[in-house]
Amino acid sequence: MKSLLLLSSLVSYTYSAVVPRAEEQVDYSGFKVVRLELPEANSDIEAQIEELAAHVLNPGKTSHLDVVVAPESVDAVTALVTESSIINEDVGAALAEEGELLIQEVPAESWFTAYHSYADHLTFLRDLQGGFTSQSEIFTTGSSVQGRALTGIHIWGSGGKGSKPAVVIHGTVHAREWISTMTTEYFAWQLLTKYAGNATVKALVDKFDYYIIPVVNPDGFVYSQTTDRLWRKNRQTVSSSSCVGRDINRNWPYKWEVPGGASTNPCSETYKGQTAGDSPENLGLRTQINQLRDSGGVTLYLDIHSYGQYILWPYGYDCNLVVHNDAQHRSLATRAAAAIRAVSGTRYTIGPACATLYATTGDSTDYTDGVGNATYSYTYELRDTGNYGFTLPASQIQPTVRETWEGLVSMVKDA
Ligand code: 0X9
Ligand code: ZN
Repeated sequence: MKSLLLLSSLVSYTYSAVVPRAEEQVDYSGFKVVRLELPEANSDIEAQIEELAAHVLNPGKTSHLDVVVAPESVDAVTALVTESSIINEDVGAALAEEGELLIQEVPAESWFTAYHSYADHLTFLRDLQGGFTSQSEIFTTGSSVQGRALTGIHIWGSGGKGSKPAVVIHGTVHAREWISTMTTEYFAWQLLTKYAGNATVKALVDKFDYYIIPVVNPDGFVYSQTTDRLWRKNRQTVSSSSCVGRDINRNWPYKWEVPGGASTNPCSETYKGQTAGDSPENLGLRTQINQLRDSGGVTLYLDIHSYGQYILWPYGYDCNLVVHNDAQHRSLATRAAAAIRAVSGTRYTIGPACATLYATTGDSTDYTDGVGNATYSYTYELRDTGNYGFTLPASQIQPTVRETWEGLVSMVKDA
């Protein structure tokens, strides 16, 4: 009973002494930590100390008490004992040195050892951003058929937000290409978590503003996790058919009408849509590209897919056309492929998309080149070459993201 009373008096006193105004933090500027040596029979003195102190740091200790005391109460407290010493002159200053509270923990590298749900991917992005609030921001650009916001992270360095040309990275346009989600997240994670301690990464982040959307087809991605692991398209319907889904990578409004590189059949995996750009996901993505083109410009665009181990650049829509800066595209791709291979031997094939792989109309990189005025536009096809295909084992996530990161580093250095 006695201890309960003591506790309640302590709590009420402490509360009245340090209660912050609504939504404000207690200000400990000038408060001191004082060590008070206690005499043998001390319960009475202890009670008086507790009355005067803001907090007792080691309640229950019999030899001495360490207490946080307001500057005006220091004399009164020390007068209660024969021996005392000041341990900390300014608790407020000590708290400031401790740094800002991390509301959310920065995700650990172990994130990249497993695949994750869409909800957890959003949490990953928010947690990552929460650890680096002064140089990153969550952004959205439009939403999916089912109303999910296309959500990305904007990362910047020394010049401040939006001061540099853009590097834009899109992941998981094809729902089943899960390794692409992990890889684009690894890029963001590396850029932010290594910025302070790694001169190479710092230089990359200080050179460009990064806009990374790990999942640009959230409805399809969720569907690939809940219903059909091998789903590719979005989840948009057409009145003329019971089949679902447009291929967002055949829906971009640039050379969309050219025949041969996409399907007009709603049941096809490469259904291009009824009209150019008629998917809400494409609207969000092209709005982002157009805005960046009209502000600082886009230097590098990457669309991350799997599988096949390719680095491809425009054009997709015509196998005989050569992009005006083909040699520069080839040069960056050659060096990136070498950087990837140097990590653990993974071999990439590089070349113009149509001539190297197959024809595509309405694909992202033709648009970022032809309309977005991006200096460089690449499609990456990550591991593997067909053994596992889209269902790359979790044990290959880390090797894949690490080697692909070196490809990004190489390209950004050269761009
Ligand atoms: O078909 C696609 O959209 C991409 N391949 S995937 O297997 N991930 O679907 C390739 C796009 C690259 N462009 C061209 N090959 N033209
Ligand atoms: Zn793909």
